[in-house]
Amino acid sequence: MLTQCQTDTRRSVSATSIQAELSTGLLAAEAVISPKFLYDALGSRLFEAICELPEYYPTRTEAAIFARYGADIARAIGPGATLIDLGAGNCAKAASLFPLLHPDQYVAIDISWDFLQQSLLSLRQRFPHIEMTALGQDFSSRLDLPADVSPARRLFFYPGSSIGNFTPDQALAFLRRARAQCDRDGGLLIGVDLIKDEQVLSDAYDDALGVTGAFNLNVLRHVNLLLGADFDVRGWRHKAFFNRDDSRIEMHLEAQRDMQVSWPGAARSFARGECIHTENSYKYRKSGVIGLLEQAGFQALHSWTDPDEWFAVIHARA
Ligand code: AVI
Repeated sequence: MLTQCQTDTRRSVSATSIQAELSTGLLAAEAVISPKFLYDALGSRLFEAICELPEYYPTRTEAAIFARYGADIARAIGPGATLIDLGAGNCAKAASLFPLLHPDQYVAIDISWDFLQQSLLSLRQRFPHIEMTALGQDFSSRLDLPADVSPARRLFFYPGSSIGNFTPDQALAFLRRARAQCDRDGGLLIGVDLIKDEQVLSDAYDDALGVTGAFNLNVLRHVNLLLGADFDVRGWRHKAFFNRDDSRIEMHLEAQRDMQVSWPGAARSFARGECIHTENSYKYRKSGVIGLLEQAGFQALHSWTDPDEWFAVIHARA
């Protein structure tokens, strides 16, 4: 049993399953690297920098919704929840809600383990009365909560439109898994990016400073480390565009010359211009997300948006 203020440190991502997943993706006809590998310690820091960019509107638009409607949102949820932060990163978004939501327990889950550890260290000092648990988990395929995470009043917190990094089918499966982990008194607080002007969308993923490019290219360094591959980062270029048919931003890395990449047990040639698909970021209509949440078994939905309707925050009961 965890004592008050104690931080538990559990990680459950196995190296061999990660290597198998990466190798399969790189050998596919259209090479793919899952976006979860964008987040090593440097990738998480680059993502923090992205959130500061003028072009990247989602973070500040969501923050403005919380600033304007925080009291309403807190009223809809009520105090004393177990706040389960999915993809917690630097834990800043959840921490900014502590004074509003007054959670009893905080469970931070992230695949980027070292970064999460660092983030929780300072948070424990700032909020010593909140019981905190850190889990290094890839929750994209399964969601395992330890027995000592209270089953009562679980509030899953999934901000920043990270749901957009799943395909709609994966998103539905993920939401169903979260719903299955809630008792009747539980729920979900989610942030979702909405469809808008295409130039606004593509600029947000191809900024003038090239920070998003560095974030995308950094995945190759991470893959070199995880898989023992020999990607030459300088041989690749960041590419991002809005795919209107699928309502998603796509990020790719494009080979700048013919090259061969090797890793233990396999190798692949890339022709100049060939791409590795590294991320999708789906943009929804509000009605589409609400339909998805209802299909997953959530109900009594409340939503809040900014005046331009660029972003939505939704609370759903289990
Ligand atoms: C974490 N996720 C919601 C971000 C997004 O907007 O899809 C990741 C990102 N990729 C490039 N910029 C930001």
